[in-house]
Amino acid sequence: MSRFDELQVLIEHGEMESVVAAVETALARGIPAQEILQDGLMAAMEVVGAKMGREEMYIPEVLHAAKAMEAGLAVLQPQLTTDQLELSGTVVIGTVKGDMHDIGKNLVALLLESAGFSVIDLGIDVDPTVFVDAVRQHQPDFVAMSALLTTTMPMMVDTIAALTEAGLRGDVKVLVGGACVTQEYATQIGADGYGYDAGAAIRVAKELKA
Ligand code: B1M
Repeated sequence: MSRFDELQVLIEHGEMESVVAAVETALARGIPAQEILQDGLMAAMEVVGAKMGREEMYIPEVLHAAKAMEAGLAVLQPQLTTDQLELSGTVVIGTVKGDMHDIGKNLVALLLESAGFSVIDLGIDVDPTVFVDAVRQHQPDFVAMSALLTTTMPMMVDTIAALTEAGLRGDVKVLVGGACVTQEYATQIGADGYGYDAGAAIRVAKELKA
């Protein structure tokens, strides 16, 4: 029994307005935003993922749950970000080609911004050539790639290869992450950094920038 049981059920059921109200109530009670995020919103998506895996939830329901989670995240956003910071560097971020999952990527982008990075978000289903063009245009310090599917992880390899072919690989650090990505995989494909979660991604980016 967790104090976020009710919130988790609301997310599972895709009750967007009630999720917003529950997150506002939790904040008003003084529960830290990070705790609501971790033990409420993200824990709920873990349950949704497990149910999806067991075919107890299907795509339309999962989408509703995802939208409810994002509505809760929007309420937390001002508490997760700070506005005082010096610019720590520039990051081009996207979910790799073939992959439509963006909640984790959005969270990483949000926390990077809150840590003082300037973030150029290319969205989902990002072709390697689009990453390359963005690097040419914005000259970022980092290219950050998210993949949630085992079938789309190889797109990280293709994107790194495209950066190398374009002669840009030496100009940027490559950060990777996403539910199926591991440190071992990141090392194997020649990424510079791996984040198990959004917090770790920000720590790694800061270390690599230092
Ligand atoms: Co999808 N899906 N999905 N899905 N989905 C998973 C990933 C899955 C594990 C569910 C399951 O079967 N148990 C499974 C993948 C299995 C696998 O490949 N091993 C899966 C599948 C199979 C699919 C489809 C193929 C289903 C189908 O059509 N039959 C399909 C694929 C569509 C496509 O992309 N081409 C599909 C579709 C969808 C929806 C569209 C319905 C929806 C996405 C909505 C959206 O993103 N706007 C969806 C969802 C919501 C999920 C689950 C349930 C939740 C993902 C999520 O948002 N989690 C997911 C199950 C799960 O992950 N437990 C699942 C919350 C989010 C905060 O966490 O994204 O992991 P996450 O991000 C974390 C870390 O991974 C990390 O930090 C974040 C926060 O700390 N992180 C990074 C992420 N990116 C990072 C980048 C970094 C560093 C860290 O550095 C750059």
